[in-house]
Amino acid sequence: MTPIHKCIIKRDKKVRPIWIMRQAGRYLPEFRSIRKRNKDFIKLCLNKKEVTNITLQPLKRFKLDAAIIFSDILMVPFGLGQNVKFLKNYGPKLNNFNLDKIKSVNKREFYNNLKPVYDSIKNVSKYKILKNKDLIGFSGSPWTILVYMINKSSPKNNFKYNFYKDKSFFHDLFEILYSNIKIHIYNQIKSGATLIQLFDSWAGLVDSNHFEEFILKQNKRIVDYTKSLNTPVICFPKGIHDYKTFLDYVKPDVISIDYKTDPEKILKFTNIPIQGGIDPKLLLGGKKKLETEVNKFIEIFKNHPYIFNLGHGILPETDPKMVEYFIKLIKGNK
Ligand code: 1CP
Repeated sequence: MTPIHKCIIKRDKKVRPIWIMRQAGRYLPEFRSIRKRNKDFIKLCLNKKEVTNITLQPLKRFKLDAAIIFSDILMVPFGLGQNVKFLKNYGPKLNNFNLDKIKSVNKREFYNNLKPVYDSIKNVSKYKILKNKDLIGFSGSPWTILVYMINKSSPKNNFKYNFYKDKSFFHDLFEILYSNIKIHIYNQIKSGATLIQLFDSWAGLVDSNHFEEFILKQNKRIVDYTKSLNTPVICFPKGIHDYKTFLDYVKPDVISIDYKTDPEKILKFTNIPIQGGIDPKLLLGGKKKLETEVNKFIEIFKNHPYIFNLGHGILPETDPKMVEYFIKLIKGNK
């Protein structure tokens, strides 16, 4: 059994596994050099050879307990036929889409558009370096994908939407996303993903009147589906305040907390393994501060199953040496 599965299934408090959100990414010079040769990000995500290399890059450097397939949550809108581009110094840019048109995209078409993702997972899972480690597949949660689809760019600086006015449109889009995210998760698991993480990165944008409908219900049905495939599922509802309600309603196998959340507070209302929470900025410098924080987390979770991770993606300006130090603090020289 892999350390992460031990933590999840046996609730083993001693294993203290670790992986890092965005562990395959821009802070690694070897990623940047591949990226330089591949200007089109979506095409890169569909390139089996490069995806395999990038996914394995962090495992070659660090003692991590899992690989996460190099892909993106915006591959789902792409699979539905919405044009997605990643612009330098801007981020994702999506085209308008037509609801009837994406409704008519059938399962086979969606699958075919994303087949290279599944082929890459099959390929990565053959590597010996993954022995006794997990291969994490993932998806955006319906709400977070919907946000990008309708906002057509990152909601970081601008997101205004009338949830009341567009009720039936939202409902239809959620249904489309539900069926297609299921296909995406099913095929990742079938291809060798041993664990699924659901990124609800923009859960914090939803007001309390829509929290149940857009966050709780939508995550729950994807979690139920993933569990029915006998695969554990980690939820990352970034920016929410009411974790207790989320945990009671959605019942994920693991809850990943963001860096603004007090880990001690979450401990009080759950027995399930907790993941993450460490501020990615702590990896930008100051070894002493990082050590203090890691020790704090070790102490807090000494009687609770815990998966080390950050409270959001690792920042591109992080020095890989700090990642090495971070892992050493957790694992010693093991
Ligand atoms: O320019 C570059 O080189 C691309 C940077 C990059 C990378 C490395 C993007 C663009 N996506 C990724 C990979 C990625 N994205 C992974 C790979 C696996 C790993 O973790 O190592 C994963 C899991 C994601 C997931 C993802 N994409 C999320 C959820 C996690 C989070 O950060 O909240 C989100 C929101 C995205 C959208 C996205 N992809 C990329 C950008 C710049 C953005 C926009 C972020 C924003 O709106 O601010």
